[in-house]
Amino acid sequence: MRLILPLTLVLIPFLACAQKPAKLQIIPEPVATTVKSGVFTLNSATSIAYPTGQKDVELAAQYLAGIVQPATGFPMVAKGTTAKAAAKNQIFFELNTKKIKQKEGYLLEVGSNGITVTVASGAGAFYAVQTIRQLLPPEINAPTIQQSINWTMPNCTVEDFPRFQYRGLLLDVGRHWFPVSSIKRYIDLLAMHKMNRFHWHLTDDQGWRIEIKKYPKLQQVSSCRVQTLVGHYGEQPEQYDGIPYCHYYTQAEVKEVVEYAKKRFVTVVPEIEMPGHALAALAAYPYLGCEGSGYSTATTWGVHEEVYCAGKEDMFTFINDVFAEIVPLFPGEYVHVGGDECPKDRWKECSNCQKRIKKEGLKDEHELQSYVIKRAEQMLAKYGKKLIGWDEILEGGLSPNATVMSWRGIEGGIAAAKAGHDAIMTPTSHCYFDYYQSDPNSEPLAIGGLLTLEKAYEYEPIPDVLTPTEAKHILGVQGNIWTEYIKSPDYLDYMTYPRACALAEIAWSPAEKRSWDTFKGKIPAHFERLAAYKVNFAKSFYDVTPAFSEGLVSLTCNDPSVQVRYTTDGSAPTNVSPLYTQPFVLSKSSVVKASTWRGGTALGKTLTVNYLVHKASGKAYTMSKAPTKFLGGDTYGLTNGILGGSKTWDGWVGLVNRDIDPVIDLGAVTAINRVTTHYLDNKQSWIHPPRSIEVFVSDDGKNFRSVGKKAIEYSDNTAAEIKTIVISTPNTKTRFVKLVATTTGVIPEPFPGAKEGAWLFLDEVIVD
Ligand code: TNX
Repeated sequence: MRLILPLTLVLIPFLACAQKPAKLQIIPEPVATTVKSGVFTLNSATSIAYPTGQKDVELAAQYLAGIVQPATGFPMVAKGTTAKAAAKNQIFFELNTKKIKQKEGYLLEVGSNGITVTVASGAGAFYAVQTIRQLLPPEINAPTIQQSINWTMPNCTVEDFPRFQYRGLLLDVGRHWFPVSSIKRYIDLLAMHKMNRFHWHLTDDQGWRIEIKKYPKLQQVSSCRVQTLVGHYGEQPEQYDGIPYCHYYTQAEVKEVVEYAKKRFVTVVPEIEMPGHALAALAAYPYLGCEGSGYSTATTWGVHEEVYCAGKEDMFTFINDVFAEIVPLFPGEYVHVGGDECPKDRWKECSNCQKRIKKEGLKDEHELQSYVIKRAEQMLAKYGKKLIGWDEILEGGLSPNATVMSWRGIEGGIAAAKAGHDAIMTPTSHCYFDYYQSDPNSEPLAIGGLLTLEKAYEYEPIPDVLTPTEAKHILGVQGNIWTEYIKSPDYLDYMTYPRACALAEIAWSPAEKRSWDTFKGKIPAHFERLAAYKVNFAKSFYDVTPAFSEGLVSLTCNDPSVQVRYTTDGSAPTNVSPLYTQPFVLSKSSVVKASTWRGGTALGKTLTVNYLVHKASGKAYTMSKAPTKFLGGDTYGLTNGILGGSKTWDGWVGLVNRDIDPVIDLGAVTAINRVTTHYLDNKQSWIHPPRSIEVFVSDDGKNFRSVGKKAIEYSDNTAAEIKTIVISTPNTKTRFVKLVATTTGVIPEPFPGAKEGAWLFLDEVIVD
């Protein structure tokens, strides 16, 4: 007999579950949450009330009315009240600085009769609103009316406040400009994730993008470049699009953006780059450079040697004038002055600069750079502003009150905090969202590197070498979107989200509440919210991550509820391809393809890995110095069957100024005929060839004898190249194979980075 249940009976158990989810799925994770039974339902009669006269709380209350209106169609307006408690079916904001100690904190109490939000400031109210938004069905983010949705949220209590006061995202509009509408959306989205700083990188070599009335040529000349590089920087031959690119924001537009941000409790931190990254300004006002002529706005990326002339007084007059116009536009406490990547070549040759060095008793050009930053700080202090700069401002002595943005790693932040200065952490390794986020072979063009969502999430901003007192100087974290390769608002979304969600949780949530597993679990729900908001977020979360160890290939996905299907014959996986259940052995070199599936539908992109199987594949090895994890420093980087590519550092094992000298244990005496490896020659990126490669063998792992050596010819070539080295070892029987690639040591002149340690990159030690 077939039993047909009425639909309601089938649905009730599900609804009951929906009414009391095990956990709230909020990003960033709040300090404390309790879920109760029952729901609050938002309907056309729900009212919103704030304490009369409290402007900032009113702002947040009106913001709530504004965000629920489009999707629900409910005609909501927040009203002032002198009442002490929520009326029925009301969202009631209460200001209570005794109860809420943290300025940006809130207590949210959702009950079936109404919602009470207790706060100490408008910012707290605004963050409570963002939590309410996430408690509602994801469709609340839709721009148009959504029919037949029950606008319910679980009864619950959320107690919350941020871990860090500075929670930022940078957008570079120098390389590519974005319309005001995109800037507002960028701010909306970061505020939605409880971030509160928008770092607006307004000037660079490739364009000056803010109107300065006293210097009209900044608008006419510096905001323009004649064309833009096509493809990746470093690719030969270089190609340009031939299309002039001219954009800037008027001061009226800047005011509009700042005002817009303020209503979302976001402070805009403007950045005016100096003394480097100044080519666009020099193109308009060549007297600001040491040579005084011959400049044009950059059309390609990288670091340019043309910088402001620190020997001339003109530079200081110019920046003071610029400050005079920008300070009134940006009410926040900080002005960012860049300070990064300023080559000293021109200053070394410039008599004015050398004169200044002498006159001021400076040691060298690094101290001249500090001199510039110190004067900038004094100027800003007169305008009542504090200075922030990139970590290079530490070189040659830190300006007395400067705040440091640590980007080349965490060392700048550590040094600043130890010296009693404030710092904001934004290391390339975890905070550069212009890097690839998944296998570069299946991603749109990006600058390089690899920064997955998981890696972004792993970041802990307080370095463990700091004492608790020093750690207080770490004000927070920032994610950076550099836009060399980001030209469209859609791609901007793609690169920013969901990695900015990970950053938001790092910035906001208590350290002990952070867990990748929990965060992972919240991602599907959060994707629904972003999708309703029409964010073109990356779905790399659903891509397959490959690993190869001990000769076994494993294929995992962040979301364990999806199916991974794969092939090993190079064909595209379909919904009937073998289902991955456990690590498998590859007996010969193969192309492994894998993708994720749910209910017969493919979710992420197809992963393709060319695995090279040889006598050392999957074998562990030791090295006299292990590289960092980022540079292949796991147990198998040189034997994982994966060759290095030119797009990211993935696949490569790298060391600075050290030999790469793995000793591989083949496990048993084995006949070998040949050892092959590849090195990367990319002198632009400080990666130099080894001087020689030698292979040794041994039966006991102690006594080695050489079986072949090749010296490597050193060329002046600076285009990136991957080179193959084969060392024949005919009729050799051995258990241990040792390869020694000797480093170039220090980078010779005239290559970029001369006198610094050279990187050495190998990908695999292929034993046949
Ligand atoms: C370094 S971060 C830069 C930027 C580039 C970025 C690309 C910093 C202070 N300087 O000029 O856009 O790398 O990832």
